[in-house]
Amino acid sequence: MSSQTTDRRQDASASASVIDQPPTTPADAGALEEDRDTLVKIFQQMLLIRRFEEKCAESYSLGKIGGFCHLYIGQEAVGVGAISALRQDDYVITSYREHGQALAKGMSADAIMAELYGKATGCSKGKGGSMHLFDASVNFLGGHAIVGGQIALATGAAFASKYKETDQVTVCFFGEAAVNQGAFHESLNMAQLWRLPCIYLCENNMYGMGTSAQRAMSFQDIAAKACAYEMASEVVDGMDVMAMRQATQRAVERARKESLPTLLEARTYRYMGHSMSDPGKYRTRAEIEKYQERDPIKLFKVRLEENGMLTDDDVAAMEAEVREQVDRAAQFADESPEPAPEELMTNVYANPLR
Ligand SMILES: Cc1ncc(C[n+]2csc(CCOP(=O)(O)OP(=O)(O)O)c2C)c(N)n1
Repeated sequence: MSSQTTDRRQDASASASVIDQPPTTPADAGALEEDRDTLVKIFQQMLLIRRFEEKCAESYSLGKIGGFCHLYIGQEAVGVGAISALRQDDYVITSYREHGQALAKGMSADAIMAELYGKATGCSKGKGGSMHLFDASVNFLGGHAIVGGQIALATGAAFASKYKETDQVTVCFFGEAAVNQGAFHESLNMAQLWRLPCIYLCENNMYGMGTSAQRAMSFQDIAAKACAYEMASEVVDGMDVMAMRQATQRAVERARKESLPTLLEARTYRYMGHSMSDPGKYRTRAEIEKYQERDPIKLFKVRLEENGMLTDDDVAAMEAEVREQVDRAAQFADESPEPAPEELMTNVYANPLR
């Protein structure tokens, strides 16, 4: 166990609430060392995810999207920052709040929107809906509706890469409520024991549905829990896309070069309800506004502008491009056919009922 980890555990138990104190990257975080194309792409991806999900909210209220729909708005820096640190052939697996990560991993906006609309052209032929996006061609191993279920699957994917000696890394996203599941602890134990190239990335947005982590977890310093398995861990400012990218780069290096897992805890916040049907009465508007002041897109825009990488005109052009892409996706979904009735029994393991 590293002394840094031990100290954090002691600090955490001394304070009433560690989650009230999100780590914040200092305002003078310094010059951006990446090339402009990389930085602009990162900014554009966050913008695409935000506008895509705003369109989802609109389409949901128009009745075009059925079932559940969990939006990622506010958490864009986590998915985009982490995935930007990966190779294209690395794996990503996640929960039901996955539209943003799917877009960042390279899935087509058209196929995602059509899936949300339940259309035959969707990535899961319209049978999965919002919670079950999947695209093997970009190594996106899916959104999963069972809280914590994907953590065991990620461990298996990392085991497969190690067994096949492919040097691929798996990143597993999950919410803080999933940390209370047995699958989380069993997976971390095995991953460290077998030295698996897996990054367990907890998006601590402080609420599991309407229950705050303070009411559901006896000890809320999630990164510190890695010490139980002697696993490397880090707390990251989940509103800072570059902090997310750099922490993931460190974890990727550990995974690829030393075949070791890492637990990352991204302190973040979701602006919307748990799902589209959540009126959000368990928190105040003031709390939401406090986090909106550190909006990941706004923060990064200012940083890019201060470093001479972006002008208002660039942003306006990007906004127009992204809105057009989202509108096209919605039109594609609208105009796509419904799945044929015969599709009901394809790609299922059970025999049809007689
Ligand atoms: C095993 C299981 N238990 C309960 C649920 C119901 N449920 C759906 S989402 C959720 C909260 C999960 O919160 P968190 O893991 O923090 O993720 P977030 O929604 O904040 O992204 C619960 C309890 C479920 N889907 N699966």
